[in-house]
Amino acid sequence: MTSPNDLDVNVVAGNLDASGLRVGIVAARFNEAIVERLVDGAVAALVRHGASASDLTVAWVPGAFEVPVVLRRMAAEGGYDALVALGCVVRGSTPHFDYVAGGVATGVAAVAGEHGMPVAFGVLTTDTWEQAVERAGGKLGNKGAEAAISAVETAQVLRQL
Ligand code: INI
Repeated sequence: MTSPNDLDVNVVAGNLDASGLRVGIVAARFNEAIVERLVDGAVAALVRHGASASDLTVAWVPGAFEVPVVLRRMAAEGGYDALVALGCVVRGSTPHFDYVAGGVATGVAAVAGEHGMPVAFGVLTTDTWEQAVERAGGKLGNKGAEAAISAVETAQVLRQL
């Protein structure tokens, strides 16, 4: 049988080189102790992959629900190669979680679709505070850093198309 590896397909794969990339980060202050770690992780990862600190912008908003409107403005300005949404929504015991988590996820996807640019989703949606800690530099890594690097890789794919 012919392996797909033997076929002469065009492959586009993004590298993780962030040098020269202008990245906008929108961070929600709600659950700030967690989100600060996500922001630190994202900035450190971008710089580690070659980005200049002066090419990075961090905008703070009150809560995750407000993240998409600022992403949309950044996308419309056109001065960014990639955007990153950071926040932390902890379930608690009210239906508010579903509205906030659903709203930010839908909003982030809408901005990416409207503007055809990478908008990485680094908003933690967890049942407990402990689960958030684990994902903000704890034993499950730093989802802010992972989101930032996903944005870089996607921006590089778009550059190559
Ligand atoms: N915002 C968050 O970022 N995380 C949460 O866990 C959260 N909870 O649980 O309510 C939250 N609520 C605030 C919301 O994002 C808006 O700021 C608020 O509703 C005003 O629009």
